[in-house]
Amino acid sequence: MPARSLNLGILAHVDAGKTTLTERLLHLAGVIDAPGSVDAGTTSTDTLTLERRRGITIKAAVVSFPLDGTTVNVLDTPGHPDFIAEVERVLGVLDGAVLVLSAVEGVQPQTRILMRALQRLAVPTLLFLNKIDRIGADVDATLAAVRRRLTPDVLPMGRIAGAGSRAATFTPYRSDDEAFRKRETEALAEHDDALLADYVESGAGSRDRLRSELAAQTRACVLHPAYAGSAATGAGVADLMTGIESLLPTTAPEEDGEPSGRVFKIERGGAGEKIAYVRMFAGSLHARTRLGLPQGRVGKITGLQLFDGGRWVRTDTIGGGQIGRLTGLSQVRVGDGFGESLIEERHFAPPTLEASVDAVRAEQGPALRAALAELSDADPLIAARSDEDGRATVSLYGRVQQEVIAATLAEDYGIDVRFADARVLHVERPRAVGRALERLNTESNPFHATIGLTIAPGAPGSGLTFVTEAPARDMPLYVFKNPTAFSAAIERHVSDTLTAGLFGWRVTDCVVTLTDCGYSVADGPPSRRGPTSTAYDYRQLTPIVLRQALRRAGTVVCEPVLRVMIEIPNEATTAVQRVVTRWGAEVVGQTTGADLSQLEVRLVSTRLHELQLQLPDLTGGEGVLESRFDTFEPVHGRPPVRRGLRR
Ligand SMILES: Nc1nc2c(ncn2[C@@H]2O[C@H](COP(=O)(O)OP(=O)(O)OP(=O)(O)O)[C@@H](O)[C@H]2O)c(=O)[nH]1
Ligand SMILES: [Mg+2]
Repeated sequence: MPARSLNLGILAHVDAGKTTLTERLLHLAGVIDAPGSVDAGTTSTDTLTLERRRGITIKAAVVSFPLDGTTVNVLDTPGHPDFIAEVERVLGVLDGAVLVLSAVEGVQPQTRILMRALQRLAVPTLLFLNKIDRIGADVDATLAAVRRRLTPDVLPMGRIAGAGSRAATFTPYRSDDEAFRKRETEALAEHDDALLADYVESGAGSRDRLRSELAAQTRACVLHPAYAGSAATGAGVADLMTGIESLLPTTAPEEDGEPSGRVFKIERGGAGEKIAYVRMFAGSLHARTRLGLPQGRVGKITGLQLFDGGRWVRTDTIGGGQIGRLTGLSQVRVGDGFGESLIEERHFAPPTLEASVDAVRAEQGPALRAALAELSDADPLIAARSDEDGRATVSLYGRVQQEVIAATLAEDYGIDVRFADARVLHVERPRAVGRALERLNTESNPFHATIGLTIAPGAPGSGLTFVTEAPARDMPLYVFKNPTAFSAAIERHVSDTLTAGLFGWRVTDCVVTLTDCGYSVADGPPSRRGPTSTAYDYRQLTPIVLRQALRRAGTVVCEPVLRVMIEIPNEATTAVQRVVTRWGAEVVGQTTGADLSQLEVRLVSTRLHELQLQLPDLTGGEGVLESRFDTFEPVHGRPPVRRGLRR
């Protein structure tokens, strides 16, 4: 009987101690003899040379330990916002999470962004207030900030002694501690009317009832038990482990039904072969299973591995709930889903910058493009592509990611590169509905196929929606196995075409409908109906028809707008407000406290840097800001044309 699983994410702002905590958990569970150190480059999850050199996590990594009959797979994630895409891919495969905070720095910008995403997805989450051994650690202040800025639904699980020294300890509250029992009852009664009624009548609930209710509410994601300690000294980590064991949900292995799962990470093996990390939701996979991936790609599994006792071992099958590694899927891309979980959801903003990449030695241009294509498989959001001059271009979140890509190209591929012309990425949305149709055997159509498409504006944030209206009888089913495969092929050509709209930017938030299709078959000799339609004809014709439809629809170029939260001394509010409104920003919220005010504004992303530069002067160095992507909005004035677009 395979073990139950718990797929546990460790998430936090950069440097809060996720990787160090992961080491502690592995050590405590007996998987490693001594906890490794980030600073010495000896941890189990920061294994890339670059991660070790820089002391930061760049890629999400999985390790595992057994815990009382459950296989706990720990997904250690990067905290730096440039690598948010790594967190994104992991979020959808979690059963539970530990959100780590530094008790010195408190609630940080990324802490809020991550907590919001965890709540949106209803991932049961424990808090761990780390670094209580460091000077300046203040658990009460951090808890107050958590209540104010993250969620009021937290329950501190123990007390700290000696904060700020190596000897700092965490002692869990005992269940016969009356004061704790009262606080626990009150916290639980917030979401449980029966408990509230009993509490009003007869005081705190019984220990057993509270324990099971605490687990239930944690699993329902309405209450967050908060632990504290030090990943450096190990204080509090055993109590966190108890919380993981008793409060988070586990999944029973489930092998029945249609296999469904998601690939959340891709690595390359010694011979350059792809190793796909998959989380199964239902059904099971075996060696030689043929797996249908998005866009009609398929692969045949040649090998499977699972964690057993903290180590990867070969296995014959992986099933629902489990995380495994698959080999043999040469066409797999990160984010691929299969079965029920085909569609990947977006939880964070896409990259908002792009830059050109040139090989320092010009003759390495082709090698550079091949290397970038390989990096794109494991990180599709960098969307490596060539502009019209053949110059390589990538999408980016920021500088650190750019440096990491440069270092990876230099070290793993031997290509030194220069980045140039970093600029803000815009998108285009269709302005109206556009239609186009090319029929077989007409003068304007050199291909042996009929394609009719319409493109219409979709809801903001909806991306591309593809609809097939054309009847199956008009599809060339002697080329494509079935109507679904044909639709998938057309959708792929549509999606490829929409990477550049009328101004060169990606076209998004649109509904594309395949209204007509048709084929011809040879019936000769002599042929009366012309040569047979092939996949080539559809691949060539789709972009032509779609561009024509898009020209008729017209497009609106949109730029990224950020939501910026600015915390400033009260007396600076007017000055800051004056500056941002001059830039056309909209103030969407304002709260005023005893000394500090919070302003929430919507600001075009090109102004963020300026605001960061001016804020210290405007606020006597007291102002802090955090920003996140909000929406794309139409640019004012002349729409910018993307560099490298031949017009
Ligand atoms: N004093 C002290 N230092 C800690 C503690 N936990 C982590 N550190 C240190 O903080 C730094 C960052 O720790 P990491 O474990 O790499 O933090 P992380 O959250 O994994 O960082 P990223 O993955 O880069 O976001 C390292 O220098 C650690 O040694 C702690 O509890 N106390
Ligand atoms: Mg880390």
